[in-house]
Amino acid sequence: MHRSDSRSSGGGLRTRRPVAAAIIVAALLGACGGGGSTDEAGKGSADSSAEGSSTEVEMRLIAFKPESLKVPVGTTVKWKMTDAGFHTVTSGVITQESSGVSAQPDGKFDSGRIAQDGSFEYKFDAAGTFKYYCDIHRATMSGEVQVG
Ligand SMILES: [Cu+2]
Repeated sequence: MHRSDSRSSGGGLRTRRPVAAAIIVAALLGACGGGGSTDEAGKGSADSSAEGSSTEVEMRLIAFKPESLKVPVGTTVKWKMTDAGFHTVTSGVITQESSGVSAQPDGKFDSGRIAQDGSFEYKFDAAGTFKYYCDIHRATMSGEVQVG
């Protein structure tokens, strides 16, 4: 008995086709149901050259470069991590006293620990001067973004 040619592919296709159609219909219905939110978010940061441009700050050699940045309202600032180890982008101020360095976060933004090749983005929607620091290297790493 050698019926090796019994992989009846024709019949297989026939049973598969309705399933494929059902999947396509489901996908179309899903798209209409408002599942496109990730697409819209991507658009907002990519091609909104009119209102929200973007600028980068590097975290390199335990410093923010540039330390001071001036941007128009609506700009998204992206901090790019190039050091080994960790840095944070934490809004607030560092005060140096005789007793040492203390941090006063203001809660506007806080990246948490960012590892090498990571990044953090924040969109500045209001005018003002926004100071920030690295919570790991408080004594040496701080910067500011002037918006307006
Ligand atoms: Cu740091």
